[in-house]
Amino acid sequence: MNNVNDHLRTIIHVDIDCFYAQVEMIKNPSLMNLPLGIQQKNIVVTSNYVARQYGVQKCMKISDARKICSDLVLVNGEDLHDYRQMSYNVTACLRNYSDLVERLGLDENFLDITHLVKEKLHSNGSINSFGNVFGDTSMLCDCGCTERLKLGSQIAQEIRDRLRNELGLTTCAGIAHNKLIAKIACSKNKPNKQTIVFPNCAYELLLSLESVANIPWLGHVTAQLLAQHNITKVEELQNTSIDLLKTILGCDRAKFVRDLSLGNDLSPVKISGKPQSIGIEDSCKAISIEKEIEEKLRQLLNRLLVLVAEDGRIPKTLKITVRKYDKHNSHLSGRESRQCNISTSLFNNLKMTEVNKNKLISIIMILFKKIVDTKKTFHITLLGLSFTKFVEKPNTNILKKFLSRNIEVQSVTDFANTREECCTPTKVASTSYVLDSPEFELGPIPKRGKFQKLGTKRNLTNDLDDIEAPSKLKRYLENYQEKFKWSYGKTTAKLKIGTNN
Ligand code: DCP
Ligand code: MG
Ligand code: MG
Repeated sequence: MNNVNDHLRTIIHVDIDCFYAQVEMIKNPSLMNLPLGIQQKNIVVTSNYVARQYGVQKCMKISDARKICSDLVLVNGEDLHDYRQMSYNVTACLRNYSDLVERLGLDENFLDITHLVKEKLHSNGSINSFGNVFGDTSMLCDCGCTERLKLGSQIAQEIRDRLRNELGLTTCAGIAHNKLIAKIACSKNKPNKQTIVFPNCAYELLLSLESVANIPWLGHVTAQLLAQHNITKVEELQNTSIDLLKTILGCDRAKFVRDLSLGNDLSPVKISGKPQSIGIEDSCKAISIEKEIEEKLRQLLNRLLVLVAEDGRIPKTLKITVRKYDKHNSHLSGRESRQCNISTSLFNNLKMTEVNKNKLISIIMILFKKIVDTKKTFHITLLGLSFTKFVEKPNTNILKKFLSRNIEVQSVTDFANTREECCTPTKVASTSYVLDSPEFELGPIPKRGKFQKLGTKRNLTNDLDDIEAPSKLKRYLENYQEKFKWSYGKTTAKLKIGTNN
């Protein structure tokens, strides 16, 4: 456990206090001092800290919450748009401190600030820690981690002050040498507080958890398997032989779980990219009429298209998920999914026409009928739609900048290097303008020769590779722009949302 090589990093975990409730209180400050619950269906998904004083907890039934707090104010939280937007704003703010920011759900982020700490350490004299310190600190490690983590706690305070001042949010933070300990540390003092855990106290921190089920990433199924062998306390898990754990969980999982129980975690903070799928689903009272299914799916599609437009990429695959209810065989009432590829041409610059929406709905209904035989009686209790496999929308921002200035461009590599002015490097590097439909076919090409290649299914980044002289590139882009009549203003606004992901 106390291998000092594992003490080298400084990680901060940030969790927003009563997230959805805070967003609603920012939107409507008159809610600030009232007990507030955020309602999704018949559940309070979260509550502000005023309501928590009455005992209103996350995931409580509305009826139960009302019993213990008759003054509870409820705000519907089924539209996640504002929460998602605030979540991206938080991540964008954190990226001011490190490139290594990993999102976890909507209200949590890990930051690896090892480099920042290293830079600041030289210019600092004596270092004081900020916030709470967990555990017995009479015997701290002398490898340098103590100073690094103390400095990390100062940076965490600075970050939280900034989130408060710029976005109006209070947060909690955990500061530690790995993600696992930082995450648990973060939950130790709430709300609006931060906690530092030095490596020597990691073991003690794990022991402070109520049960193995509270160990992050251990998982529900693993906790159940362990419970079947009477292993419910962290101490019991720590004392279980690795051989027995392997018998219960299998070899790899046993080692992973053993490490978690001891507070060991070498997993890196991974830079979060855009989500691999964007989906939405709704459980409902049993629907047995095809027309109603179509109506429900149309509602879902409309909501989903808003999310896709916010994301800014164009999807290539559509998936439907259905839960059938079989009253004679309730164990068969599981979920089933079907998916298919869709043409990117349906998304005309992400603005969906009614015609294309109808096309999508007919595709969705075909998929639905692959799961459900609509000629027989059926009862559907859940419907879900999701898009996966995205391509980036043509980045008109970069083209606009190029067209408005005569940037010296030797090749597409130079083009990518103008990123400070234009967009993020990953955006340029990963942009893949797949020309896979008649709408993406190029118009008359001004010159033959190299341009001749550009007529059919091609990738614009490859195409640009072929163009050497700036004047030729400019002419080519003008032609391209004319063909697609891109609307710069609107597209730029949407792309801004995308880059925050
Ligand atoms: N959430 C949800 N369904 C759940 C749990 C949470 O929709 N079963 C939503 C509402 C929360 C948000 O996710 O606001 C973040 O979850 P947290 O567990 O971090 O809870 P809060 O941020 O609300 O409260 P805390 O102050 O305890 O972090
Ligand atoms: Mg939270
Ligand atoms: Mg959280």
